[in-house]
Amino acid sequence: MNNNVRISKDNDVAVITIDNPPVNALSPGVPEGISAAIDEMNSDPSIKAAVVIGAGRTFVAGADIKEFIKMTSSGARRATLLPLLLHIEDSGKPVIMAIHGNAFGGGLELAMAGHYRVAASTAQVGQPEVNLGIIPGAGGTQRLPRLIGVAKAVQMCAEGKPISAREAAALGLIDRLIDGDLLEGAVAFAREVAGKPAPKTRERNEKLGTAAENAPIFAAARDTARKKQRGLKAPLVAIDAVEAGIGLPFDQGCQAEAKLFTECLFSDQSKALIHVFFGEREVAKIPDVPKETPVIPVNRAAVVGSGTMGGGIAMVFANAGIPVVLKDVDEAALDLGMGKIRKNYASSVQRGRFTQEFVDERLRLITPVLTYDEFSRVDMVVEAVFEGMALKKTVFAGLDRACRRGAILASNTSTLNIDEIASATSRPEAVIGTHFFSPANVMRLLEIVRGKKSSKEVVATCMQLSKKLGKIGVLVGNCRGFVGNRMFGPYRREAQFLVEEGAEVAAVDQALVEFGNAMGPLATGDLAGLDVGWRIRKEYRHLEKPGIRQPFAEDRLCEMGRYGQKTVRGWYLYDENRRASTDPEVSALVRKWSADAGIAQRQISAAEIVDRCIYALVNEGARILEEGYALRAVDIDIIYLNGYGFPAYRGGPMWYADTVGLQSVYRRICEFHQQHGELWAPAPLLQQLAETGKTFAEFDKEHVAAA
Ligand code: 3H9
Repeated sequence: MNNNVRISKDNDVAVITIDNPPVNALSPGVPEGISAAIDEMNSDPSIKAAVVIGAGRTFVAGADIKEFIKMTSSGARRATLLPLLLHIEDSGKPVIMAIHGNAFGGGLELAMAGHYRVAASTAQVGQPEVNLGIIPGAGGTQRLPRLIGVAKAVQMCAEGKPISAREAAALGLIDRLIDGDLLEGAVAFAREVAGKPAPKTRERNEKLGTAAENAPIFAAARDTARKKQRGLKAPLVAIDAVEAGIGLPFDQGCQAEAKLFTECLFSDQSKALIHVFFGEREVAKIPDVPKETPVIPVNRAAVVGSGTMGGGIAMVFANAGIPVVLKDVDEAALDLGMGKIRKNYASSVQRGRFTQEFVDERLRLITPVLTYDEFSRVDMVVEAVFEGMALKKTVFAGLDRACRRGAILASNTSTLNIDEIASATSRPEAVIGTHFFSPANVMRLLEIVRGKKSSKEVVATCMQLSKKLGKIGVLVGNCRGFVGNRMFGPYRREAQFLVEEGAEVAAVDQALVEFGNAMGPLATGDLAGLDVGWRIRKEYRHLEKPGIRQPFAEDRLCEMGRYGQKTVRGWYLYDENRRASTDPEVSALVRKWSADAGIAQRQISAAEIVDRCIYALVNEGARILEEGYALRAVDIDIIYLNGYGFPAYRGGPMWYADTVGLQSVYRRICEFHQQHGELWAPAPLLQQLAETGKTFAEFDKEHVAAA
């Protein structure tokens, strides 16, 4: 028998076990193994039925995604799963799929080819392919509507979100939920159905509905996909695939699906999203901090500062079930902070994200305090006070006195030097940056800033903790702005320059929204508060090289008290619902300021806007990479996708540059260098990669191999 699939007997029931760790993906050899096992049980007269089950933590997490990379990079087509699935469905004896963990993608397609499905109630099933820029490619868009009806099938294939086994059972996708031992329950079920006619999913047409009934379902699904998954092609293609199958015989539906699947697989969007899938897992790997590094158990936490960030961070700990003390300097500040937390939770209940019971439990985990008394009992503190070095140092000196040895002392600073903060303590090895993004309880990104002396245990703990907190932790070095904000500076600088050179405010934002960004750079400034950057610029002005062009428009807007949304005026005007409208006064002012500064006005295309802003990210990203402040180009991509609204289907700024071609990117940056001067000096690493015909992805591979 195949190494990854084995067959055993439980008296008259065959047990076919898929054992391809870690997630039983359908890698080459596994489908063949299942097929051979089906043949073996069919040819054994003592066997009446078969149970297919996964070894280890899950049923089957889908096709092997690594194989897709091999296919698209070599252009080679590989065998599809369809013949195996027909083979199972045509088996003379019933095949029962026993699901625990996940049946995702090809895993669910495999399960649907069985005659029955039983599941542990903790299991999840789904067709998440759209998250990889593809669609189900082994009959998922054809079998799923036959089991659960068109509306729900379209939703699952287009949105890619899994459902619980309980919901699947209610929909008719799972035939029985099994409490207790899954295999035992599945074998008992197999005996109940053995000898009875086995239903083939592909022949169950009764839930398919008519064209007239389905038309509004497809129209509504397309509408939702265009709004909620803006720019992503796969959801629309998934809907097309389901629609194509209705009214066609099953095998022709599968052929239509296979064609659409292949088109998606070879698209740039799919390549980018697969890069993101592996990238999100890659960032957890730190070359000099091996998996075995001991971690510090974080069972109790503390947050200093109950402002917007501090309150959000306290919620993050509470949401993960970790009790947290939240400290502020006086009762009024603390009441305000706790009030905001309650309001946030109430709105989550209103939106159906959390139940009231869950929220009550979480609130019980947050203890507001005014002193450091409780701090001797916590394993980790996150400081989230006002962004100023002197204050941070005072807080850290206090933490040094209050916390037990071995506790992690983290700062949520977004710009300040972690080593300097650490110098205020007697234990710099315990100090690290944990840069949450606002709103902290929502945004997935956590930049973990490694100080010169941060210990490996502290790094490993924060990386592991990020997953428990529902975040994606990316390790970055201690430079000004770290990775995300350091790149964001040049990006927003270019947005301002473009306006100063003649582009309309809305045109700059629109070009980047059409590129796929969640928001334009100027609207983002208004949301965050233009005064934040203004204050930082004032603090660092003495570091600017003289004679180098600096944007001025935002500083002038701030001087006029136009801080953005909070003052209902910034780049835009805001109504009471925070809806933005363009402000002719801003256009006129910028034109005047630009004329005074002697900046020539011209028509600027959307393509130039995108190149200027996005290549500013890429150029700075290349410098960061070269200087070692990010471990890999993919780390930068993951930061941008999870913290800055960069479109996942473009893979992140560095992947996007690879897709465009580094030679073209480099040439364009050289043009900007000539036109706009020193700020556009190309990063040496970019130049080197472009000149040697390499990509950032190749740089990553060589770099990891060398580490
Ligand atoms: C598909 O099925 C298309 C079909 O229609 C068929 C068409 C013909 N392949 O996430 P984790 C690796 S498309 C290869 O950390 P967790 C992962 O890289 C597929 N590798 O664990 C990691 O490796 P490493 C549709 C895979 O417990 C390790 O397994 N299916 C695959 O947090 C552990 O993963 C999906 O999109 C795979 N399919 O989460 C599901 N899956 O340790 C994708 C995982 O070296 N997978 N790996 O870094 C998931 O969503 C999560 O992995 C899962 C487990 C929820 C299963």
